[in-house]
Amino acid sequence: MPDPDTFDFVIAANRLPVDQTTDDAGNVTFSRSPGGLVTAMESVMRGREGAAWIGWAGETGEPPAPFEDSEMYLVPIGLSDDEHVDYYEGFSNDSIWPLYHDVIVPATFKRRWRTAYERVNQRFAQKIADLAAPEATVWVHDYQLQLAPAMVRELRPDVRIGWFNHIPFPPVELFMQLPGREDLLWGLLGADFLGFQRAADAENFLRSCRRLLHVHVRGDVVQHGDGRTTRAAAVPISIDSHDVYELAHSDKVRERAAQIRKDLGNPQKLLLGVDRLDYTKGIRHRLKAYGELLAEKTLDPADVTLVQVATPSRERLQAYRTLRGQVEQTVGQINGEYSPIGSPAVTYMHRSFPREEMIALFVAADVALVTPLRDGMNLVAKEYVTCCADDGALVLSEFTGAATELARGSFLCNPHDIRSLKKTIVAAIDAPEKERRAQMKRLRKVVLDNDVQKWAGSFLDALKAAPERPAS
Ligand code: ADQ
Repeated sequence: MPDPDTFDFVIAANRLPVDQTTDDAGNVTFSRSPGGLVTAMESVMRGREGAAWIGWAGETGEPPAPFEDSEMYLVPIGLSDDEHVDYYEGFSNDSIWPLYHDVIVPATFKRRWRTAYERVNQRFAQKIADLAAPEATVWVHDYQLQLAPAMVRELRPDVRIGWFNHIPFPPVELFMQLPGREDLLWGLLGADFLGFQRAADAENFLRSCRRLLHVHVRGDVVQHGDGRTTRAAAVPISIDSHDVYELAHSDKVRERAAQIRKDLGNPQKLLLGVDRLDYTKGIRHRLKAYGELLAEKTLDPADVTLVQVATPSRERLQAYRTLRGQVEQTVGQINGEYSPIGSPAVTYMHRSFPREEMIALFVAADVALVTPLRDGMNLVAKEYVTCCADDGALVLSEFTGAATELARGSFLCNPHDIRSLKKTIVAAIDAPEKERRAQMKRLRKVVLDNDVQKWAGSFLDALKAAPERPAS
């Protein structure tokens, strides 16, 4: 790939798609970074000409030089140890993250964190301004970079700026708690187009602008005093569904899926949960419901088993360490009380897996439990319906973005209500095969018709056309 000085298409996200690790001997290796943003954007970016991805490479200190990986030109941004603590772990993940996810755990606010957040956003903005070709398209991602759009606008008024929020945008009554809330809204209003997972998120944002900035909002467009405009609308993210479907139907993955079932003692029903180990994902509620179903003998551990994959996440934050302890204790309790010899009631795995292994798990599972307390979208729901057997079943929380598209055809539940959760799990297990097949057919069609390329195309069309709606 050539190494031009500037790029027509620049994306900026907190993380690069690969993480750098340096061992004690100084050897540098790169591995894929976890999470939904990378899963989605990697397939959009790969092989795109004249494009650069700006982000943190996963180690503090001096950033490595720009490099190429998987046909992508990657430009690392440096973070000091303090900035990692204050900007990333602090303001991004201990203030904004809980606040934007309905304060499932309390948000913490520290002035030092906000200063670092501003400083790092300015660093991203400067790098974007340096790398963007004249009139380039700039696509900023997610909650860690909400000030960057206005900063880029200041430095480079010629470029087109879009921002996409991978997580929910909260109701104004919650958003108002955030220190510096007006600055944050002005930061976002530096963009021409703001994409959200759900229409409700875009509406929450527009309501916050009206209420806190007193700006004029017409339909889904914010009118700035200076004649500029920003449009905010829903563009629900998706997965590379055709690729995933093909992989799921390959002999290798099918064989692996059969082997997984065999290793689990060929259960009549294999239930599956796959999540980052995050309090938003509802893992504790899910385990509680499952444990009670075993205790009441509604489910028999000789017939039913649960595989829970919990990817390590944000392990330096106390709330995440506490959650890990609680989840592991509950798994131990359930297994101690209910597992027959040689086949655990819960198989718990706290590590990352290669893509093919994840897909084999989706193929193997009879029922997926996607029960977050709040989730921007949840790609696991879309991955499961793309991969699973034709008679699979999806238990889906109403509090995911995915529920907007996948409500019809899934077993919807309110995960805060353990009784509702238990009833829905049992309904999914017991549903007649014909019903499950019809539902899965519908769900799969939705995800195959709306893949990640279509999402990226819709976002970029909306960005180009803003403040108008794109044709079609
Ligand atoms: P996340 O909160 O990270 O994403 P999600 O959408 O479920 O959540 O995506 C997780 C991705 O990681 C999936 O592709 C999944 O298969 C993969 N994964 C999970 N565990 C894994 C493991 N152990 N090994 C390997 N891969 C694993 C954020 C928002 C979401 C939003 C996405 C995309 O919180 O709401 O859907 O961004 O916008």
